[in-house]
Amino acid sequence: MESVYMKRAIELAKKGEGHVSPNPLVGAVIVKNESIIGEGYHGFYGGDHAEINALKNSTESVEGSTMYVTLEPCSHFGKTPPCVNAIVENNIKKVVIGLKDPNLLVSGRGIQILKSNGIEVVTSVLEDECKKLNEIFLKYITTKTPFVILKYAMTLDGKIATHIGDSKWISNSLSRKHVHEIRHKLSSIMVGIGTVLKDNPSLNTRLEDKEGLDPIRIIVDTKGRIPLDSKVINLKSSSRTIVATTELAPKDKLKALEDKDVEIIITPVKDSYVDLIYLLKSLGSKGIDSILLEGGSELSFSALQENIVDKVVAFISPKIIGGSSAKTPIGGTGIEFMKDAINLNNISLKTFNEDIMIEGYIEKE
Ligand code: AOF
Ligand code: ZN
Repeated sequence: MESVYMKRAIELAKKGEGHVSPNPLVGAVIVKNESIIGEGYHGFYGGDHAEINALKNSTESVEGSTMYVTLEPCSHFGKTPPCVNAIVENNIKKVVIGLKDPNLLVSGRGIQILKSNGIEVVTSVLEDECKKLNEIFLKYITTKTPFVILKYAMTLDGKIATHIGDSKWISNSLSRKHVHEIRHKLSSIMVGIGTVLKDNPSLNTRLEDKEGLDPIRIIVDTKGRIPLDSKVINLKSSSRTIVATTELAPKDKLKALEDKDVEIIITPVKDSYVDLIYLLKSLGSKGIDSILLEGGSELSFSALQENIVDKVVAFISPKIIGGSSAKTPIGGTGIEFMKDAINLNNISLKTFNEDIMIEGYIEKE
């Protein structure tokens, strides 16, 4: 039964997706006499933690009950008082935890306090699922740099556009809807200037059934070539646009962008481009915990080469278009020898009608 209640807690945690960044997704379930008497989740950044919401929502006295929670309860005074205090004060008998909190403010202290108050603690229940639930939080809290997902859609013959550059659409509408779900979950979306010049995308979230939060838009534009009338700059949105550039951009262009409320990040020039590692650190220091990298192929290769990508989400559509000069998802100079190929692990497959989606994690040394 332990895993059944933890599964429910994970399900609840997901309700906070897109609203809690850069804090974790957390769900909690309170069980007494083999039935659920309270449920809660972390619903928005700065709001009550999952454990507190589960206590508040309980339909009967929680004394002597068991709490199932996806992440170790906190022991620090942050935006809210420590959850371990509330658990102790409410006479909860047992706490079942999915994952120990890597946050140095907590990291084992929550468990220790519960135990020293005579509460039985069980850890690592559905730990892998709880890690996956919080893959963004785990990377961000330990490195202070964002979790990066590289996403692309290609034809069966490995192209992202025809030889004359037409790309609408490669993946089907169901796959594209899934991409909007990913955009909603992540705090930012990044593209290279080539994509802005070619497609003039909006880079916002469009979901029919729920209000999608727009991610922060980041344009990597080494020489400041972005047109002042591009959609990413002029669009009405709940979030801001950042242009990452270098000293190679004209000063008056940067001033004009700032006048349009665009935030500018200037990085050193690295191999004639924006220094991506510097950029990632700078974005992390601004509280950006995740990036969806949506192309183009040049920026995608640079990102892989600089080893800033954590996860790849690739859609393959059963269409064939040919053309030796038609672009492929990853451009740049490429790798010379197969032994140096970038490997993915923990691969999973999903289908969206006739499209196949492959997800995997970049193998890090
Ligand atoms: C959450 N939601 O349900 C739990 C969290 O900034 P604060 O004060 O809200 O504290 C955030 C930290 O609290 C977070 O990094 C994690 O270590 C711990 N637990 N956080 O946002 C929750 N249970
Ligand atoms: Zn807490």
